[in-house]
Amino acid sequence: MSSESFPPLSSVTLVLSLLGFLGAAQNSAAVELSTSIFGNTPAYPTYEVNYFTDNDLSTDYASGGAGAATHVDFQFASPVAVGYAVYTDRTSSGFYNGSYWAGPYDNVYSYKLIFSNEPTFTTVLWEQEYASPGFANTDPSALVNGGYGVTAQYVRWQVTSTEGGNPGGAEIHFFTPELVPEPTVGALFGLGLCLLGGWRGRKRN
Ligand SMILES: [Ca+2]
Repeated sequence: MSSESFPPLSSVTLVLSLLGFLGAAQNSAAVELSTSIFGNTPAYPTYEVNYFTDNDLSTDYASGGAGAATHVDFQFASPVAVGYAVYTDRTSSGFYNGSYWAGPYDNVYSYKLIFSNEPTFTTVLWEQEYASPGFANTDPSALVNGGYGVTAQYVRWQVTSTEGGNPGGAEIHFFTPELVPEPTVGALFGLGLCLLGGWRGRKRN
């Protein structure tokens, strides 16, 4: 009996494998994650850290002179997959907070996102440095782990280079991944079965 009499096994496993594979590659809708701030470099007066997440692009958090040592620590209610962050540079530097002066002062050139399951950040799960092009603008999305995300409860926003002593930002927000991590184990197993079936079929011929 030739292998042509048994096409369903390899055909079905091939289809299922491809469906699983393609399904895993699909984008899913990202959702903004709720965060709270539990630590930060002391702020310049009237530029307190709550302005970093108040959903108002005209209001800034600004460091009180810490320069590239400036950081803000965020926590989620529990460990969660973080796929990307959206950061907006300070927009009111050089004039009063809320002015949207949009000057280049205290511009952040680069920053890191540091992920941990410890509020002390003693053990780092993932960290990555991002360039912050332009000034007084919203940067392109800062992808975490290439957009596939990292699961953590705490994330530190750490300035690494800046134009001035009082860097900070107008807004920062975190989102779930848009990409599903990997092909499922089932899909890979099915793909393996399919390849094995095809190989055995060819051998019988
Ligand atoms: Ca703001």
